[in-house]
Amino acid sequence: MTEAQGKRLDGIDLDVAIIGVGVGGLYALYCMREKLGLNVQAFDMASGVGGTWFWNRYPGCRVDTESTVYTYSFDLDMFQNWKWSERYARQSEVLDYMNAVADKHDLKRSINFNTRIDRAQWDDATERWVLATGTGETVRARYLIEAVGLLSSSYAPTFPDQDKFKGQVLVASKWPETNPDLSGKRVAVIGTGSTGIQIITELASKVGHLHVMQRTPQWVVPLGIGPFPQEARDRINLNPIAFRDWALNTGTVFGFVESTISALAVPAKERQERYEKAWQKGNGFSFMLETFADITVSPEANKTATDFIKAKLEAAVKDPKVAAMLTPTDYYARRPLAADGYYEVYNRPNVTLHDVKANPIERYTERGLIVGGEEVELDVIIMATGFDAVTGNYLKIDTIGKDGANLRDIWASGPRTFGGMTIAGFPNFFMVFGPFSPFTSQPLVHEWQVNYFTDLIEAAEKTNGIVDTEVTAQDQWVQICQDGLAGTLFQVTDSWINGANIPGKPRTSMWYMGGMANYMVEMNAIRDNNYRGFTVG
Ligand code: NA7
Repeated sequence: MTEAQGKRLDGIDLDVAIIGVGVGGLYALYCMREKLGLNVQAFDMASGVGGTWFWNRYPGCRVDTESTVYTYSFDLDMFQNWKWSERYARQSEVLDYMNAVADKHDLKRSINFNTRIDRAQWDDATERWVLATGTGETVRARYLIEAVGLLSSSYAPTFPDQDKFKGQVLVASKWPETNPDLSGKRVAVIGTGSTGIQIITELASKVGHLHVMQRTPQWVVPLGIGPFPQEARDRINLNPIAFRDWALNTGTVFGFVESTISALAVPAKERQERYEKAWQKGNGFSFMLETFADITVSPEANKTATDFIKAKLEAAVKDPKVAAMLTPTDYYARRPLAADGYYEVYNRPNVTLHDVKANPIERYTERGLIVGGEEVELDVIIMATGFDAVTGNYLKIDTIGKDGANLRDIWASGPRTFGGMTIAGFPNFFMVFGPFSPFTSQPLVHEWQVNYFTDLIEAAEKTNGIVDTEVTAQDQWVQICQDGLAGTLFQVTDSWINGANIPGKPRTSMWYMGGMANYMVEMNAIRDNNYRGFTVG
């Protein structure tokens, strides 16, 4: 345990408290301490850094964004010299990288691990946030930064009689640090989102029998796993800042430039060739956004993409009944999925696909699960059932702003923020990649947002000001975001992107859909206009 980890918390008075030490929180800690010289302490429930990469240790877990852009850029030496071994880094490698960043900058001495923050209340009299930890200690801070993660609040539904089951139930996003040995076992995976398909492709050849419990089939393209490309390394090393700025000036910051061509504007042969090229290259976001501009907005364009994937699926899966079960009936407008050899898994004799929409999971038994009235005998059940995305972790903390305003009330029918970073009536409160942030890959955008509010805090420090947000500015931002999602097929396709995956959650926009390049233009204009929409009073 470091000195800080052992530090008594009760009653401490900080300049800045940070909740969460994943990608965003670690960088916020660096900026507040090293750039602004403030007295800062971060808190995390985990026993180490990494956020989502700390918890998601499930078999097959890896980033499906190119490692070239799944990185910090602030430490130029590490940006240029960290040797990613693969084009898509495995979870263990991302975690090693984050530990290396934290160690190099001696960040861990300012982190209290194994510490949950249950409540945060703004105290107008002292102009402090008052935080309560899970063990009843009180921490005070002038600024509060929440970097609590977009996909970190686990969702694992329960089924009746779980206590009767003699086997093991594992939640993918809370995977044990010691990897359980699943060889030879009868394993069920519930869920076929990004997590489920990674587990399924990794485990199929390693377990005795794999039962895939699929409720809604999804469109899946190859990922294109391979070594880290030397040409990308050369390009980064030639001019890392230019590379970083190039990536930030795309729409979604996935390391490619989004297409501006309609899928309907090119001859059918050319369209097929483009899809084939994207299929061979791999990467879900690239297949959806680099091929054509209107797959996510036009039902007709969308169908050209799904027709292509369907043909690949039917060619890959030998049993036509299984192929039909794997074929989605809705738009290709969820978060795009990619895994190498996913469809081929279903040709294996030790893999059984269950349609749990037609034949629901009813309950546990001692030996397994009752699915559609029949018992499936199992040793291990893996829940890959997703997250209460975007808003989930913010709402777990009892957060009270000015005049007793409770965040849970204010967000009851959907989140409200300004620029994805602040909330009106919650002074000196900042989020990293909060609701209504741009719909992009994350690390470079986290950095950009943290830099943005670091400058704002620096300006406030000069005048002893308190940073708040104007309600009208926030309303306008929310409206822009709602209008942005309304024009897309993401809005009409059930998924975590719009909150439809959590029973009872308001179905609403939670993103700025205008792209990172436009987001930077909008936020920079606000900054250059004397931080219009923010108040520094
Ligand atoms: P997702 O993409 O939300 O997928 C969750 C899966 O779990 C999905 O197939 C769900 O089916 C399924 N699910 C959820 N509840 C149930 C129940 N009760 N019964 C059966 N199946 C169920 O989460 P992931 O963790 O895979 O990915 C989330 C993001 O994390 C990912 O996009 C990356 O950005 C990182 P449904 O489709 O709702 O019918």
